[in-house]
Amino acid sequence: MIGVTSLPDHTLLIDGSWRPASDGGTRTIACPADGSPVGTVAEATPEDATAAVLAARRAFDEGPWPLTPAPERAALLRRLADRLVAEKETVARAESLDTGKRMVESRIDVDDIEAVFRHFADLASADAGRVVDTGMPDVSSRVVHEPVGVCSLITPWNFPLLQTSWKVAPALAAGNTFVLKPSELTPHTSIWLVRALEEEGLPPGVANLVLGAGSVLGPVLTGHQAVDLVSFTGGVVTGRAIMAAAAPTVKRVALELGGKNPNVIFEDADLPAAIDNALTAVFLDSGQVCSAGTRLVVQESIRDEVVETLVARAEGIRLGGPFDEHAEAGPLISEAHREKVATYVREAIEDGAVLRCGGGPPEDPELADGWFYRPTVLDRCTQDMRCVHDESFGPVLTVETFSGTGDEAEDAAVAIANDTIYGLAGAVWTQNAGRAERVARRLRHGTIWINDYHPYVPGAEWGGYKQSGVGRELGLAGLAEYRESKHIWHNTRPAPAGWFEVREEQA
Ligand code: TXE
Repeated sequence: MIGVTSLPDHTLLIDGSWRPASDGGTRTIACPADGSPVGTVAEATPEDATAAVLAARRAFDEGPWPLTPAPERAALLRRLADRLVAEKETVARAESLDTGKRMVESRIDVDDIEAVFRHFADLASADAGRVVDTGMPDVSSRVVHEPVGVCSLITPWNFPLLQTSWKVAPALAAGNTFVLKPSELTPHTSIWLVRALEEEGLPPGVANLVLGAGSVLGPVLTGHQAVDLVSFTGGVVTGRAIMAAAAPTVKRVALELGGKNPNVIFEDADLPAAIDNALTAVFLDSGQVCSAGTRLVVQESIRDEVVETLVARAEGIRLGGPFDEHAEAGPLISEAHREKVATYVREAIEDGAVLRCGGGPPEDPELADGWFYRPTVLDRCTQDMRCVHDESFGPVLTVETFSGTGDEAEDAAVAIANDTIYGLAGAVWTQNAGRAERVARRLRHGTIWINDYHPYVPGAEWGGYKQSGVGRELGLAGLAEYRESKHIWHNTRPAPAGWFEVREEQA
């Protein structure tokens, strides 16, 4: 059982009060590593979601938060970061129980989350708008930043609190109010977060939490007139539906919708480093990472060496649950997701891909109750196969090759790497610095690593090209997505405009 934190009995937070779902509904959360129950939480209704939206609206229109001085908002975010340090084990454990991921990964996530809150605290207190020179002594002109309003923040299950922090921290830093809906599969760290914010002094109604299915609560959160902004991280199909739902009321929409990320290895790469990173690129968190390097695009001349080594190492990856210190990778999030991954692999083989390793659950009886899937390598893939275009979101690597030398090789690699509807991330491996820069600039993906994979820093951009997203939705670069910019023109000597003639009888 949970042992996570002494959670409130009722786990919806609406207008500053913890309450059950209006119809009394609940959902039991199970750990994906062994199916054991983690906790039971309220399952909100559309009426609960409406109440949460209206509470956030009131808190924005009438409450103190949007007008709270930026240094005070920043101070609250810093206190939250301090709590993450103090309660790191509790939060990491909650995350691991909900997701099944290894504690070591959850602890890293908590460190990242702390950095996100500190980063946005710094941004909140730093930026004060700008003055524009009018060239007129009696007139001043300036641009000020104001919060957008009520934000619906909808997050997925793969990095539950990290992705939530990428939305909550900038939303609060900019002075917005919000309704948070985490994935129905992984609610516990979001409960921890809003409770911690409440205890740190966030005014009632600023942070609201609803838990439950996106298909049920989504229409309210993405369509309600009182919502100004929707920030969503999840699948592209859901993202398209959210964009459509937000259109009639012209909401600001920020979307991060995953990727089909190419990891390009040239024959002049540092191969030991490239191969080792190729494993991490795709098998970290069992491939349930939006920026996972799921497409290996390797030069034909080194294909055998690269693929043989990768397969041998993938076969050796040890699977296990959150508290297994020897485990190197955890389970998939759910039975349905494992079935999706299995179908993807089956179809790839039907389409002509060659299964080199993995392709099913492990045989270890100790793992039989979890949703584990073995690290899988699909060789001989080509651009006409579904597997190189669709996200498996599992531990599955497809291998494609390119040939030629010099510019020809670069053209061929870039053509394959860019042939996707997605554009989130990618990498290029070469010891030729000129080639690295040229290819990095030509790849149509929002983040490119050169001779590396996966690291990011708060302060850098994070967002997708093409159908991977809209906006720098993770807000890592700044607060732009969560603020409106207002131009204020101040004429200190008002005078008639003199545009139209004043006739005698009107004077
Ligand atoms: O995602 P959904 P799912 C991809 C990955 C995965 C696929 C489906 O390929 O296999 O998406 O996963 C909420 N209105 N990614 O079904 O549906 C839902 O409750 C509003 C990539 O889990 O996108 C949850 O909170 N919200 C990804 C969130 O959306 C709705 C991370 C994500 O769920 C909704 C996860 C609706 N109509 C999956 N329907 C990434 N970019 O990192 C669902 N939701």
